[in-house]
Amino acid sequence: EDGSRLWLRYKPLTGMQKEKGNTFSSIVKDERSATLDIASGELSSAWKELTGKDISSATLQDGSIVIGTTKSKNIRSLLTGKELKDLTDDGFIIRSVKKGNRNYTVITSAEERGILYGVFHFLRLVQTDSFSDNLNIVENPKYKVRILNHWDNLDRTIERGYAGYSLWKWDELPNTLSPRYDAYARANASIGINATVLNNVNATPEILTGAYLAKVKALADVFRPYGLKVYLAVNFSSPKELGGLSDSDPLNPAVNKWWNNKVKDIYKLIPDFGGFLVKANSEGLPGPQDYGRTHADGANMLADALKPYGGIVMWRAFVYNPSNEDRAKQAYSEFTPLDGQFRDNVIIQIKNGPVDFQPREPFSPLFGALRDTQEMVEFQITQEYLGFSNHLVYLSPMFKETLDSDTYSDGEGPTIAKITDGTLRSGKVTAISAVANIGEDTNWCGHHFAQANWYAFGRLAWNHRLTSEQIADEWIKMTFSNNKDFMNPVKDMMLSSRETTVDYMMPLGLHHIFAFGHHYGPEPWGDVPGARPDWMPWYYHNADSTGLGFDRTMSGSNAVSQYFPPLNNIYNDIALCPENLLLWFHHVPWDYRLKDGKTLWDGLCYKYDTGVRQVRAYQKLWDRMEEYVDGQRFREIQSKLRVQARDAVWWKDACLLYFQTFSKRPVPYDIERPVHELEDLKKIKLEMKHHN
Ligand code: BDP
Repeated sequence: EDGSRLWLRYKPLTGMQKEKGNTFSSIVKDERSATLDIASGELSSAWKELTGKDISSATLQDGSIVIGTTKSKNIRSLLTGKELKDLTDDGFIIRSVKKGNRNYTVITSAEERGILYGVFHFLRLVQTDSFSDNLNIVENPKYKVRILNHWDNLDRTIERGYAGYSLWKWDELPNTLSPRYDAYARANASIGINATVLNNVNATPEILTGAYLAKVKALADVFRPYGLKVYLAVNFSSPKELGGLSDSDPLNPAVNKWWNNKVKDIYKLIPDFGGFLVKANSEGLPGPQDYGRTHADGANMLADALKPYGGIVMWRAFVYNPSNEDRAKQAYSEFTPLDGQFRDNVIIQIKNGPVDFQPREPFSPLFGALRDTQEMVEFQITQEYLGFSNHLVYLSPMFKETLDSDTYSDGEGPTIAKITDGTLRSGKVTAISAVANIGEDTNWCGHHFAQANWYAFGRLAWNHRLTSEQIADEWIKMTFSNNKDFMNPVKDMMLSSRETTVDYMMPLGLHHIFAFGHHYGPEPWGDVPGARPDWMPWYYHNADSTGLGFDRTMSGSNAVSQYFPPLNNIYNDIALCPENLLLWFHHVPWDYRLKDGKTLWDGLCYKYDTGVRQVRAYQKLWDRMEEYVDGQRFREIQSKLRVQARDAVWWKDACLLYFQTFSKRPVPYDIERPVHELEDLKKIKLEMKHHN
């Protein structure tokens, strides 16, 4: 197996499961549409593989699976109107219904795509040993828009992409349609993802030319029956660059007109187009501030153009400039004064942390602080700062850490999940996004285990109450095996992997000490002459003879003040600050005593060592799994783990040897000694594309 089938492998059922599977007899629908055809096609082909049985006949009989919208006659005859009222948006019902002496399984939704979600959910139950003939399930998604952000360029390279070139073959489009477009849309439908931004946030105006829009339309047409809506990232200067206008000032009527016309053209081609994602006045990209206007002016102009068609603007809050203000504070400083000024079809897209997708950050203080503005989280599935597609890192615990964070915006309780999913703040739009890790590689994500992160994002976007363990459980059973002797150890490995990576990369709140540009290996010593200080590791770690860490307390940058009480006080007080964020908020003396009594220096050494030992344990664990996994995937994962183990040692040695030049203290004698020379590590130059 090469991993191309993802979690949709439909391995033959055995024993009791197979018997149960055989009680299903046919698939019945009384409506016609491309989406329903996909739903019934998926069911019948899955059933063939699962049980060997053909259930494609459409006769209503004992054991039928009846699918349809809430308007379908069949559905109406099997469920009452009251039961159907529980459904919202793309939600679905799966229910076992007895009528006379016949048993049916009903799968219904108000929306066609909801039926697809219901079918995939049902198949998930079958694949994970959790189905029966007594099902009673109502599921409604927590977010309306569950969206992937592709950072794909038009030349098919992918910014921070580690799974090959882009799936979108722009040069062949619109005429040639790769079969992977369908496969991609199907995989997303299987986990409830209903939206996708096709191109990089560092957008070129070219995407809005007629030629490219025709290509975008071709993709949108493929994705539509799978319930997947297309969005585009746009460059704020497009009116000037593409339309030949003298500027792109959002208050210039000619600019408004240009956007209105462009949007009209897009909707002519793609009537269900989703809207725009915008990175503006960020990392050198153009934006409304170029004309003395605000983010609100810029976002509202686009929102007004999209409004008549129901489109939305996802305006990013990832902004920072090389200034004297702590980078971690800047998005909050720029956006909070604009609260309440955005149109109701604008949503502010905020990275989970205040800096940039680090292995661990506190949550962005913008969550909760914007009270009259819709907010959404942006996660990063692609592992820009987590070992690319080489390291096994299961990201669900990291996503959950953010979503479950209590912002205390109104006393105890307003978690980021509750703020963004509409539970606590009413808004028209609710959304959640993540930067995709998908590319042209046969196994889609570069690392077989990286598929789990795509999967987990979809599942959490649907229901953020699921635990990381439940999600891992489902994924392992479907992707590999439901044998307990495989399941349990592999699940433990996945669940601990994020913390392990934090340990060997950046424990105790360290952040951004990556090599300049590619963000793969360690470079705490990094210093590129003339480069922006806020792109240099020393800006973040502040190592000196007294200690380590960024002082963001009231006597430092005062970033703590951006959090609601009691968090501001907790983060400000070195004794109360959670230890996993210690060096994020404090410059800590080398001899400071951690909670377990170790000094900071010793504690740091043990953390790095723990990280390394854990990866070694993963290697051993995986080798024991050989009998449960096909040869190809076993070997590929084995060799990735080898790379991860080497990298973990590299991280440990680089960071400890470098920080030791400041701490002047010995590495505790009971841990593994460094095997590298610091000077050799400094010479490592990876052949990788250099961005910031
Ligand atoms: C950073 C990446 C950079 C992106 C930027 C962004 O290093 O490539 O363009 O974020 O999110 O993480 O805009």
